[in-house]
Amino acid sequence: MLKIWGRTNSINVQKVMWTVGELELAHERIDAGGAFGRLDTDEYGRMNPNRRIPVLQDGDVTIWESQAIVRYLAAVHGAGSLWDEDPARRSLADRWMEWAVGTIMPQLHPIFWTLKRTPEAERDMAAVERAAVAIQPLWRLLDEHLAHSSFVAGDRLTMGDIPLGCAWWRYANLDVDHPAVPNIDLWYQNLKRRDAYRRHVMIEVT
Ligand SMILES: N[C@@H](CCC(=O)N[C@@H](CS)C(=O)NCC(=O)O)C(=O)O
Repeated sequence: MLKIWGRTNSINVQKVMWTVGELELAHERIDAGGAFGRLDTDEYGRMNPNRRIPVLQDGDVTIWESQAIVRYLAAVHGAGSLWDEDPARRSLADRWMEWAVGTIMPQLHPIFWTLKRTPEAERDMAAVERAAVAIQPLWRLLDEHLAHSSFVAGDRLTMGDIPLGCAWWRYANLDVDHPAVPNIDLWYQNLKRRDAYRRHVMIEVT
């Protein structure tokens, strides 16, 4: 059975759990990271020398880095659904996965960490404001893309939606100004209809 290491309220663990849920894979999840600790043990260091969550164990295969895990699970179990066998079409999903971590997350991270995980007296609200302004044109760019398809890589959910769907849930629930993004709103309505998204991503993050 698949083993996933990581606490449920980590965005990177959520990507993996949503994937596992979409593909209806039997699995065991072990709490690790945050208040659960475990990352500094020798056992954990042998699985992930980078000592971060998530980690996936699939028999003899051990994988760290959330997006590598999502791609592995999609490739092994998701042909024709999360995984497109055509390399050119799959590259569309790939680029939005990369865009989520390389372009959206550097802006979302300071907003989320400041408002959710930093004591009020220590918050750098000017940095939050800067990131909240900088992220708006990025979401508009995704919104324009979603004017042409229901999901980021076509008209069905693929792995390309996973990192962005996790990021959007966090962003939508943060107390900052949000841009008008009607196509993202429609996409989000579609995501919210999915059991695995509701179960693994739409959880209150404190
Ligand atoms: N690029 C890595 C980032 C992993 C990462 O930074 N995970 C965070 C949680 S989101 C972590 O392990 N934090 C330490 C902790 O939870 O104790 C990935 O995508 O897996």
